[in-house]
Parts: sequence; C-alpha cells; structure tokens
Amino acid sequence: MRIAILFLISACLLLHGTEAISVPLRNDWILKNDERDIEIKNIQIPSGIFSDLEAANITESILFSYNDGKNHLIIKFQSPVEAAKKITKTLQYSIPPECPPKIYNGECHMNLLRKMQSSFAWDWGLAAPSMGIWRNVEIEIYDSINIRDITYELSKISEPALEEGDVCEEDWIINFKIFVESGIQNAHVKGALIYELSGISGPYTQHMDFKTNKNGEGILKVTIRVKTTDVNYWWPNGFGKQNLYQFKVKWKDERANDVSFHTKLYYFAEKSINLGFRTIELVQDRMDNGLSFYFRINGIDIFMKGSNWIPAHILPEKLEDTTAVKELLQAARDANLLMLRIWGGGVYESDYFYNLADEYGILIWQDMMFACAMYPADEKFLKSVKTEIRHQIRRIQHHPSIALFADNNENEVALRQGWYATGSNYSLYASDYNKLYVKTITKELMSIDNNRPILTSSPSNGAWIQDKDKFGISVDPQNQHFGDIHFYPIGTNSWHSQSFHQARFASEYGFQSFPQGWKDVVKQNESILELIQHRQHHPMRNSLIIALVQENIKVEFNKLEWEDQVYLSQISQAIALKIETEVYRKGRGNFMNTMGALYWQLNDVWTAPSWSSIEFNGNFKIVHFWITQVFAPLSIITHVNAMNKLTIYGVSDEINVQVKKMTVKMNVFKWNSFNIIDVLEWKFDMQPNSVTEVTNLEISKYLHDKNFNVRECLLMFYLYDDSDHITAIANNFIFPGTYQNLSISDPNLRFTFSSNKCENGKHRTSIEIKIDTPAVFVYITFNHKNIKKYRLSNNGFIQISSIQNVELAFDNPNCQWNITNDALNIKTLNKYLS
Ligand code: BMA
Repeated sequence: MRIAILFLISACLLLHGTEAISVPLRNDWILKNDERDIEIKNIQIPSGIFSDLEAANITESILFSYNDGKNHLIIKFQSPVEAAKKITKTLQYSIPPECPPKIYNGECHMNLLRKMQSSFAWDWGLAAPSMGIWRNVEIEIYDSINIRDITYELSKISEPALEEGDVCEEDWIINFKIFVESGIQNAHVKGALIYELSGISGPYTQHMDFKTNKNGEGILKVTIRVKTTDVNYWWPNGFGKQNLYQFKVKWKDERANDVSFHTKLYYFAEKSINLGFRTIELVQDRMDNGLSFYFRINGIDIFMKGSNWIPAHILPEKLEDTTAVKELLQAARDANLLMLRIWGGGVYESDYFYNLADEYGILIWQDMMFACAMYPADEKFLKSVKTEIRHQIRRIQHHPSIALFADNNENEVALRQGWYATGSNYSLYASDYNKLYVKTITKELMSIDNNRPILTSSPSNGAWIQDKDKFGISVDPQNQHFGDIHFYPIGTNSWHSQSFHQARFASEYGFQSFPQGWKDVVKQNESILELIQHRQHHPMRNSLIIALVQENIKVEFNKLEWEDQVYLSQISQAIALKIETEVYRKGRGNFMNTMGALYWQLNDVWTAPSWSSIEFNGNFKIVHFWITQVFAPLSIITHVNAMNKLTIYGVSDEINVQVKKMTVKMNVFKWNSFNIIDVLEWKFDMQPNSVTEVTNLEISKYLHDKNFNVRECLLMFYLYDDSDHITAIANNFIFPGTYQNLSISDPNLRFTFSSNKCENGKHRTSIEIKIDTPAVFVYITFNHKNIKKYRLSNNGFIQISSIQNVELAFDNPNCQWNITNDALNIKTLNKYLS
C-alpha cells in the first residue's frame, strides 16, 4: 500500500533561535493508534538540505503527536545563522571566508550549512537565510517497495552490414536503473516489474526476487533496445525538435499482495520519466597550444549560446512559482539561448524547471551547490554531501537537457589564487578540496552517471591534468587554452573589442546595470538613488558602471536623475556585452576555436544593480533585446580592431543546409538625415554551422577617401539571402569614431498609439514612434501603477526611418485599465552624444 499525504506548508520562516512548526495532517486521514507504529516505521523523510527539508537546520527530528482527534507532525528548526555559528565552535580550523564582504550586508559562515549559499547574501543579492519546509512534504506509506528514481545510460551500437551495399543498422541501447526503497534493511522483495517505452517498445514484464540493502534500497536493472529509425533525436533549441519519449515502470508486488489488511488497489508502485535520444560529448582534443573544449551533440559541433541562472527567488518556496520560472525559461529560449549554467551558489532546481528545459531545448550546465568558498571535509560533512549528490543527481539524471556536471563555482581558482587568505595553509585547504570534490563528489557523480562530462570546478582546465598538483589543483584554472574561463575586465574600456581575448569557452562574463523597476520597491519618502546605492553590493560599488559610461560619453553620471542613470547603465551594459559576446562568437573555427559564451547572468533575486539581462519583475533590460540579435541563428559580426580595421563575419548555426549565397550591405548614413549617402556590398558563401569571414575594410581610409566626416556618420550593416534582397535577415552597426562630439541633433521624437486593443484581459498596443532625424538607442519604459510586467517587441534600438512601430503587450484583467500617453516614457541617447 502506498499513500502520499501532502502537507501544504506556507512560506519559509526567517526566525531566530529554535522554533517548532506543528502541521495538522489532512483531516480525512487519521492515524489510528493501532496503525501508528506501522506508519511511522515506514515514513520516508529525505535528509540533507538540498533535499526537500532544510534538514541541516532541524534540531530535533520529526515527531508525531495525536491530540484533538487529529495527528500532528512537529518539526523543530533553528535559525540558520545561529546553526552556522554553532558549527564554528566544533571546527578545528577556520573554513574561510568567515563572513561575506561588509558591503553585502550579509550573514556569516554560509559554507558550513548545506543550504542555498547565496541566501546569506551575494554581490547581486540580499541576505535572507530562510528556514523551514519549502516543498510539499509527503509521507509515503507502503508495505511493499516504492520507486524513487529512474536513471539511464544511452549508447548506440551498429550491426555490421551482412552484405556489401547493405546499410548497417543502428540501435539505441538504453540501460535503465530503477531505484526502489522498502524502508526496511534486508527486506525480501518479490514481484514483477512492468516497463515500456510508450508507443515504441514494450510493455515487458520481468520477475524480480531480491533483498534490499542496508538502507532498505534496491536497484533494478532493465535494458531496452530501440532501432534508431524508430525514434527521433532530441535537439537543443534552434537545432531541431525536442522529441521526448515516456518510459513507464510499474511494480506489482507478489508478497505484499498477500497481506490481508490492505486493499488490493494499492499494491502498485509506479513512476514514469521523459527521456530524449541524444548524444553529448565534450570534445577536448589536442590543439597547437592546449586542448579544445566544445560540445558535440548528436554528432554536431555546437557553439553554446547561453547565460547563467541564479535562483528565481531568494526564498526557496517561491522557486515553486511556476509562472516565474516558465517566463524566464521562455525568455531564454526566445532570445536564442540554448544553454543555461545553473550556478553553484543557488539550488538544484525543481523537477518543473528541468522538465521545461527538456521541452524548450535548453541544455543545462549543472554545478553542484558549492560556490566562492572553502568547505569542510570532515567525515560528517562528506557523508551529508554524498547523500545530497546521490539524492539530487538520481532525481535529475534522466533529463536530456542536462549536458554536464561541474563540482563547484570558482573554488579551485579561489584556492589557487588565495582569495580567502588560504595561502599560508595551502596544503590543508587543498587536501580538503581534494577530499570533497575529487574523492567524494566526482566519484559519486561518476557512479550515478558514466555518460556525462564532469568538471571538478568552473572555471577549470577541463581534461588537462599535466599541470595539476597532487591535490588536483591547476597552476592556472583560468588558462584560456584549456577548459572554461570566467572573465570580468577591470580598468579597460569594454566598449572596445580590444578589452577581450579569445578563450576556448567563456562560461561567465558580464557587466552590471541598474534595473528600471525601482518604483515598485521604493518606500514613500525614500530616495531611489540612495536605494540603488544601498542595494549595490559590488565591493567597487557603482564605480565600474560609472567609469564605463563616462569613458565613452560626455556626461557626469552622478548628476543625472535616477531614470537617466538607469538608461545609460543599461546602454553601457548592452554595448559591452554585445562586443564581448561577438568576440567569442567570431572565435569559432579560428586559432582558439572559441565554442561557448554564457553571459553572467540571466535573472535576479530582487530589484538591485546587477549583471542580469532580465529584471526581477520579469521585464527585459536593453541587453536582453540585443543579445537576442547577437545570438540569432544567422547573424553578422562587425569587429573593429585597435587600428580601426573592420572585419565582417557571417555566422551560421544552421545545420542540414547547403552553403548559402549571401550578401552583406553597408549603408552609410549622416546623423542629420535618413538618406543613405553610400552603399558597399559584399557577396559571400555562408558555410553552415560555422563562422565565415566576409571582408575587411580600413574604416578611416574609406571615410577619408569618400570625404565623409567621422563625426557625421553611422554605418549600418544588413545580411541578405541572395534569394531576397528586400528583407534583411540580420543587421549590425558601427559608430565609426567615438560616441562623443557627433554632429547629431535632437530627433524631435513623438509617439502615438496606432492601435490599442484589449481582449479577454490581454492588452496589445502598437506604439508609433516618429522622428525628424536618426535617433540613437530609443528606450521605451511603460509606467502604470497597476501593470508591473509588460513585453515590448523591441527596445534600445537605432531608428533611422521617420516612423517605426513597436508592439507593447501586457495583462489587463477584465480590460479595466485605460492606457494613455502618460504611461510611456521614451528616451534617446542623442542629447549625450553631441
Ligand atoms: C562570478 C559568479 C558570482 C558573481 C559574479 C559577479 O564570479 O560566480 O559569484 O556574482 O561573478 O561578480
């Protein structure tokens, strides 16, 4: 018999000291006294924080009480801040960093608890170290076995052709492991396993007779063989369909069936998972200088366009807000992203998250939850980590979206470079590092999944082991010739491509900006500028944002109103991120063969200055619109080097197509009119799934020869398929000089709502924007006291025609709110450029 009882428990608590939560069990299910022993014996409570209970904070185990004719479940918790502090008393040596930098306004010793590390504060986030039960808790009662998890390993085998000329047949072999639990050690279990790959293979019945291990578990193994022609590949976003197949398992118990006091209805345990047929290789072959580092999916080499994911909320129970998660993943997919790195300071995400990633074709680079710190390596800690990894990885392993496992975020480079003053005791911390990541986590991961690539850290040198010391730490984990890098330039002007260099794979890089949504969070009488300062946790405060803007535009940033600061910071972030991403993207196939760009970071946990492309309220920053274009399947990159030489590249992520005849056109505009004053055209053959160099142009010489003044010109680039020279597939731009002292005037921008429709609570309007002269980076914000979230079809764009339409969409329940012109604010950069 198996009964699942759900406790719907409210928010996690932010408590001090020890508190007890008493949860009444559902009324319609009363434990009778004579059944209580049986029930309690079989209760399964996953332990280890990154399971369903924040067990690290549970001071006393779970108790049942029976009164008022009702059963109660009583769980006692203790403040995580206190719990972490208490652990420090038991340590033989300090595990740094003891506290986060002061500017984080954070709490100390996050690394001593297995809990969302960033809940103690981060450089983009607040401290909210919550405690409590953050998922529905199930009590499972069964007198047979329960199917907990299903994992599988995929391989392909070919049957040799029997006769010359025959096509050889290929089969997928799927080796499943079905993890079952009886809750009782050495229990004799006998029954039938019924399994099928829905609509493709089976059902099959296999009789099993086994004893559970000391943890009351058993592993049942079955294999299914499928012809490759009977199923279709699962592809990442943009490369094909995300075909998913359902594997279903049922257990029919032949012993529990005889137990008379339960009804026959309950002797089945069942579970199903979605699986996808795809292969993944992380190719690390020798190159002239180092090793390559790229993903080959279903035999195709793929450049990973992506971002880094942090938790969608600081309170874990809010991560169950499926709307927020869905909207973020949709936004990632729609921006042409195909990989997200689930960063190690957050959480192992929900089943819902990974299911959507499977459905949308978003590959997951999965960090284990360790970030920016040293960690304990005593026996108790290692044991809990082992349980955590086993619990989490068995749960998520079946998702085709998961591409890779990495043991931690930046802990190898932190140790090597002594970020937390570990230098004088290097061997001690390095030996702990080795015990935790190399000997425990990597080993555990390999035992669960032999198919996926595993990295001991990010960044790391990947498979390059020659310069590792005896603890497994590389001389330079940031070496750009091996593995992945994290790159944040300081002190260079990131609006110029010379600030960046190629690497094999950039798994983190990015720039901060301010969000727009301050009005929703500022209190009455509070100053938004002060609030921005307060929520800025970067140790260098706003100085990097300000420096980047002021180096490029004539403006005194601190004297601006908050809205203008937001605007300029977002433009600056968009320009720098675009250029850096293009440097990586054009590196495909060159001497470095750069094959991945995952910018930092997709989302936010609150309204604060951060590196995100999507604000906490769900609205897009300018950079999100720009990155959509930079990551488009067909695009053009216009790269200008330090000598003002332009190189144009055509980029294609298309597979299964022939070489395409294409044209790049360069239209030259003057800032005072919409007339094209010169056109250059280059024809080229776009190679599929690669980068093609189109041409070079000495910009200064070209402008000089034509007698064009740098201050007066804008260069626009358009990509056309030769079958259609009307609709451009992609575009790009260059300001041939600087962004200062341009002969540019106020564009005299006006707008009207050219259409305004609300039906069934969905409001759609079209904004018609009119200008007299070209407008730079047109930025639209929508402010309505009742409407917090909206979508624009474009934002932060260059307008070089007198009229342009932008679509605005938002939810308007019962179509109750009217929209007037006051709700819109539209800015351009023109006034800062002259
Ligand atoms: C990286 C990340 C985060 C951090 C980001 C920006 O190092 O791993 O820890 O938020 O940089 O500083």
